[in-house]
Amino acid sequence: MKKKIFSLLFTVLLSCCLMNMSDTLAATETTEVNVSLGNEAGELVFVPNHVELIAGKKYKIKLDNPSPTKHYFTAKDFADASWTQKVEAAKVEVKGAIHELELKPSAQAEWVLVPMKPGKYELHCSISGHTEAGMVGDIIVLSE
Ligand SMILES: [Cu+2]
Repeated sequence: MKKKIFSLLFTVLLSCCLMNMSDTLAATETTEVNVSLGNEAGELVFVPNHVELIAGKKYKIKLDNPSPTKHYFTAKDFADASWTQKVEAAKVEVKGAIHELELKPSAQAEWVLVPMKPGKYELHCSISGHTEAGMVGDIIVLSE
C-alpha cells in the first residue's frame, strides 16, 4: 500500500515538473529563422545551408519552398535533440515528435522548437538524388 502511494506521488511530481518545463519553454521569447527549400531557379539547395542556434532558446523555423519541385526538410538527429512545441502549416497544427517535413511547391510551414542539446546536426532533402546534388546543410546548436 505504502509503495502504491509513493509511486502515485512520484508520478504526480514528475508530471508537475514536465508541465512546468513546457510552460517555461512556451513563455520564452521566440527567434525567427527562415530557411528556403530550393530556390526559384530550381537549384537543389537549402538557403541558407548553415543555421546556428543556441540550446535552450525558442525558435520558430519558417520553412518555405519557392522552387518548382517538392522537397523535404529532414533533420532526424536535430529533431531528437530538440523539444518541439508544434508544427504549423496550412491551418493545421501538429504536435509531438517530428523528424521530417515535406513541402510542396510554394508551401510554407513553421516549426516551433527549443534545441536542447549542443552539437552539429545534419540536414538533407530525402528525395532521391537531391542529397547527392547538394541539397544538404547543417544545424549547429551552441551551448547557452
Ligand atoms: Cu529536395
